[in-house]
Amino acid sequence: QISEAEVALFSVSSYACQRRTTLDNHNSNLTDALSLLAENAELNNEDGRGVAFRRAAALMKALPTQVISMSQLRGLPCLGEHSLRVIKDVLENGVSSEVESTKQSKRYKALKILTGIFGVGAKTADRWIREGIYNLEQLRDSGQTLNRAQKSGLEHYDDLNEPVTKAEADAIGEIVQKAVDSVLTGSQVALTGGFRRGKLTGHDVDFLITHPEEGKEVGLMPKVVAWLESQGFLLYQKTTRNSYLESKDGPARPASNMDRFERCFSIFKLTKGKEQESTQPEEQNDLKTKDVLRPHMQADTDQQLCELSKNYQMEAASHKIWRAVRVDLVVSPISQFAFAVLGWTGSKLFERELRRWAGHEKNMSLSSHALFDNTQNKYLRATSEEEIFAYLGLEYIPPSERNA
Ligand code: TTP
Ligand code: MN
Ligand code: MN
Ligand code: MN
Repeated sequence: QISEAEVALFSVSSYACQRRTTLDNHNSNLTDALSLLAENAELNNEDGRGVAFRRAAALMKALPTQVISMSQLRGLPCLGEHSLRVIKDVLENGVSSEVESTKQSKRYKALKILTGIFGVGAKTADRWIREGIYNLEQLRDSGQTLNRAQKSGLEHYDDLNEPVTKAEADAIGEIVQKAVDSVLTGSQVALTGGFRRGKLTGHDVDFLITHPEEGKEVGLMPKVVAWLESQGFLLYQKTTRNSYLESKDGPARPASNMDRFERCFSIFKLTKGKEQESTQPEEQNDLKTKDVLRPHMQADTDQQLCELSKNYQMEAASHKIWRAVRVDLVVSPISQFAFAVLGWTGSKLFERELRRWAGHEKNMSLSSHALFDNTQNKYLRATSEEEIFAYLGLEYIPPSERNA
């Protein structure tokens, strides 16, 4: 037993952007619980609750050692009554009863399955649940009209719910680099998102594309997408044009957290094994399902034929030589590149906290496009992330320490 006087007390800043949060998490038992409740709140469109749990989870991620007693948490910011109750439950009982009952609930399970479909958000999932749809089979049987994204998402459901590895991200990075080189020499590609923060896996791969000569990047995305499509690399794509210049609410204050860059949500067709070995012959792409049907598979009866067909499908799936991977492409003019890199590196909570810090503590507006100083009434130019942190009066936090 440890006496209260012996337990280490922590001193932690209240904004996540003031803290160094690595992937080395000493309190995953607590952050898993809080993150699940955050996710559940978000899935139920309770954004305020979601943010409160995210902030609490982020604070626990930043602690340098494992928490063993509630008394260690005295004086810490970001921990509301509800979060403290959950933490206490985990510390005393090993699990949180609220987390356990949430995980077991029919609604949470259905929300997870349905929003696991690319193109399906919390609102759509909620509507389907109210119509009695709780899983993919019921969705397929329901005859619901799906949009193009959702059809693609359903088709590639298993692949898209399988974490993307760093090796796969790098393989896709090479393809994207080849694409931009082919359509505009001198273009640059930067890996952003979770992989830039050092994560080993992700739910997608995020790239930011620019050109050192301002203006050269205009119209780049459609050309890149056309090249990728012509080479058979895209299973799905939806390109949104840049709406930054025509926005009325001022560039640093977009209507939502969504930025206005020209961007492309896509699903890549990635040849398996490519990420480790690039010497494989291109013919691999043309491997037909018949090639994986074993010669001993011969059907005499209908039942055997049915079995055979099932085996055939399983064989085909296990021998599939490509997989679907979600990829986000964004094009930024070089003048906004530092802001775009900062905005697209994440984590989402780190970004949210940066903007909150800028507004509340510095009277500035930060977006993925620009930083506006409301006191001086002017934009602050930057060519590096370091400069932006300096304008904000924050110590520079490298990407690997933005895992809040
Ligand atoms: P994500 O790809 O959603 O998240 P991630 O890369 O951190 O994690 P994962 O491994 O699950 O993919 O978003 C990456 C960053 O992009 C995130 O910090 C927020 C930012 N972003 C925008 O700036 N605008 C947008 O419209 C979206 C969707 C994300
Ligand atoms: Mn450590
Ligand atoms: Mn990502
Ligand atoms: Mn993304």
